[in-house]
Amino acid sequence: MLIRPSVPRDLRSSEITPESLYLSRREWLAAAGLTVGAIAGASALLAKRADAQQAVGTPFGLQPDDKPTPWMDVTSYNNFYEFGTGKDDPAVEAKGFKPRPWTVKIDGLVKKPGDFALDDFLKGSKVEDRIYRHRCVEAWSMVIPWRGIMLADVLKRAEPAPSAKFVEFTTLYDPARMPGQRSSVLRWPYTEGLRLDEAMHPLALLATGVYGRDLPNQNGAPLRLVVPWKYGFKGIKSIVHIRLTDRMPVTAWNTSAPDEYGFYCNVNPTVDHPRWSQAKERRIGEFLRRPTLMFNGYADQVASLYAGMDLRKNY
Ligand SMILES: Nc1nc2c(c(=O)[nH]1)N[C@H]1C(S)=C(S)[C@@H](COP(=O)(O)O)O[C@H]1N2
Ligand SMILES: [Mo]
Repeated sequence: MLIRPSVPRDLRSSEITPESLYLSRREWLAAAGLTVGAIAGASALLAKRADAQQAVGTPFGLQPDDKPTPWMDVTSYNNFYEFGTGKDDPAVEAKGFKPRPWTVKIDGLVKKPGDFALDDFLKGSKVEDRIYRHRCVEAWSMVIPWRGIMLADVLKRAEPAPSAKFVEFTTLYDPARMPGQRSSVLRWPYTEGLRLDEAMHPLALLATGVYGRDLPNQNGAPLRLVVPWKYGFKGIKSIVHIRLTDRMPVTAWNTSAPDEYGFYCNVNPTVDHPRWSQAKERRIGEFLRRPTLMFNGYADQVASLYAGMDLRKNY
């Protein structure tokens, strides 16, 4: 069996401080002894330290005790039903997926619709590294260093018509490449939506990477949505189509279980899921559960979007 380091080998040496690569004399000796266990142990240790080094980006909405979730967890504990319903399925089943060439279509109520090759789609937008909290509706959470562009930037370039009120996003539909689409666990293709003012919010990202490198397939390569104040399922992966519309879009999860998943899906510790509480969450890698924060800790930035709305009704 081949033992591979669990983080990319292509770390530039300038990004790694000598201290972060420091191994104890005993660990070096063990590694030099070339025993399989020792090498695995040493590379796991390197992986941990390289993770901490690589989590570059501006922290957004982080609490003092929020630490980036290790690369290993971010890329091996996933929801991506197109590649299986188990948390460890996507990392395995999406391995051979080729996210290039890739075309993104923008149309609907815009002055400048078009089909763009991915590189052209990204051209002209500022690429940023931002560390966000990530809260899944299933009451687990992570802290993820994303790389991406502002969704608002892309929408502005397309010039929404005054009648545009919502944005609909669609994942690639290709059952030959996405084996999960051959079963009917969800309505395919996966779709999601935002109100236009939510989509224009500066926190809403179209992510192209994580931990400073291109998105692994299991995280939604080559382009996925990140809306940090909403439950994770808003973060639709492998997007091929963005459509501006005057009607509230139909979403995959709302279609499959309307009583459980609404259109808004804002993180809200006071509105429980019909089958479980949302008051607390399990941070991946931690033992004790943490209290969940209103709008996932982004209330100061986004609460005004929902002024006057009954969030129990608009769940
Ligand atoms: N196309 C598609 N997008 C998806 C999903 C999915 O099954 N299919 N799962 C969602 C859910 S429930 C979550 S929590 C996040 C998980 O993103 P991550 O695996 O990068 O953490 O992706 C979301 N986007
Ligand atoms: Mo989720």
